[in-house]
Amino acid sequence: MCWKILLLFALVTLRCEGRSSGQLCFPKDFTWGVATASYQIEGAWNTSGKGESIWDRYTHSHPEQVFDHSSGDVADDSYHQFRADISMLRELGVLFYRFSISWPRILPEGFSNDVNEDGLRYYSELINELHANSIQPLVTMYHWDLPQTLQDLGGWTNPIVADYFVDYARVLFTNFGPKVKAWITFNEPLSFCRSGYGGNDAPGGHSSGLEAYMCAHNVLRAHGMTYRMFEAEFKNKTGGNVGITLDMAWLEPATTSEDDQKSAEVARQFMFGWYAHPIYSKTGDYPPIMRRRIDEISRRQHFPRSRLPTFTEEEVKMIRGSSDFLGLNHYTTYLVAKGKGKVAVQPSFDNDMGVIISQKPEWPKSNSTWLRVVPWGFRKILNWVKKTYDNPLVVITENGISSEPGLQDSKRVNYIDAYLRSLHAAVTQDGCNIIGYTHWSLMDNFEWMRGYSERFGLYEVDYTSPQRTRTPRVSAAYYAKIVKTGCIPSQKYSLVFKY
Ligand code: PNW
Repeated sequence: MCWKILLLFALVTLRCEGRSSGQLCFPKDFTWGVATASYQIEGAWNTSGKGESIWDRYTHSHPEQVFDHSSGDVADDSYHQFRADISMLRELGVLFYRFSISWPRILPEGFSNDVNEDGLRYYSELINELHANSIQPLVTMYHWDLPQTLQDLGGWTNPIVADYFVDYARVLFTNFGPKVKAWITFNEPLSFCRSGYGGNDAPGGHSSGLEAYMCAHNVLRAHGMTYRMFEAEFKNKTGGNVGITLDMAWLEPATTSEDDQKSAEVARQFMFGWYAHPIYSKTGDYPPIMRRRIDEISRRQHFPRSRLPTFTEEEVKMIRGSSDFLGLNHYTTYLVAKGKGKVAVQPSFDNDMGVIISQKPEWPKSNSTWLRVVPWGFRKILNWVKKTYDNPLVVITENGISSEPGLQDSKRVNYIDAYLRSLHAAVTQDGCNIIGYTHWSLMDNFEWMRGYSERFGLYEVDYTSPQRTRTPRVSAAYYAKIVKTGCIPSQKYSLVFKY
């Protein structure tokens, strides 16, 4: 039975060979893919008519903010090397490829009055090549590279940017709609609103208590408007599905105390509910606990109104139910304890949330400070989503780990093994409605503020070679085996790579 896949991608061929008893196998219609994102791999930052993005501006004007002072100017040069990427996808045998489209490559000034033909040509060729190899495109419309021109107008804090996003989306649906059956509007608004407007990511805003909420508000509006526009103008003509991708670490209470349990749920509502509640809950709108806390703290800080904006009734209706599937990115788990309860003078998201977040030092490390290996957290977040939002249709759109340098990436092999066991339990024992898994990432790439110092690739990229030569790691063969069989290789196989 493959109606679920049919739902997402229309027609696919199922490849499930070599199943043997005793192995953990996923349902036959479960689909496998890998992911990348435009700024992290494409390079060609100012050629062929591409406009400047906020990440171009930020890395050029603040190289000191990036760990190794690098940028995505060349990155993996996928703008020129995408055929090599497709060979790798073929080697892996994946059924779909999740990549993102660079808004300023399509619309150099951000606006739809000036469309860059070379940008359209690039993505058309990529999509055509994917189809020629029976690989379905899963396209992210926004993976953080906003046109700088729109940032100059305030970026996501300006409500008009939602309208410009809809214009951009219309250009994409018009040009690629017939060949793309699954769209993701936004990748991880929690990350780019919180870290872009209240942290260290581009564009470098430091106002998590105000601008991050405005960003989220306009992103949710843009998402809802795009979904409704797709329904009205394209769905009948081209078919296809539109979803959103949210990043959801698991948030575990630090202790069994009632305070910590409550705080963990508050944190889940602040971090996931912020975006998921307006789209997936029956009531729509922001989670009531966010509304209560931010309204109250704003009042105590003598703001004339809440720093959390308010949707109109029409907006609530527009946004509620505006997703055909939920893309879920999951990497790690955090512990949550009750905060001190003090109202800060300087408004901030963290103070509004009012919890203390940590990780257990004994949890195995990756090569990134924030990412520890906690496979059971994966099953927990999936069950929380099932329970909280009435078991929505989920695609895992990212999961992966930064590994030690070199090709013998036992950390990655073990991570995949452990996290897939957890996912398998969620799918086969808990009845979570999950139809696919996407590994982050196909290959090493520009890891934002960490530059090229953290490697998430199944394929290693040699940044000293002009072609950015790609070489498979051990994990690439391991993942290919999983994709081919639909099963997690037996323990014996993975023991070779234990920590
Ligand atoms: C994702 N966390 O970001 C992004 O979508 C990718 O572009 C990125 O390369 C990848 O993860 C690896 O970092 C995340 O703190 C950043 O839980 C941080 C978290 C999760 C996802």
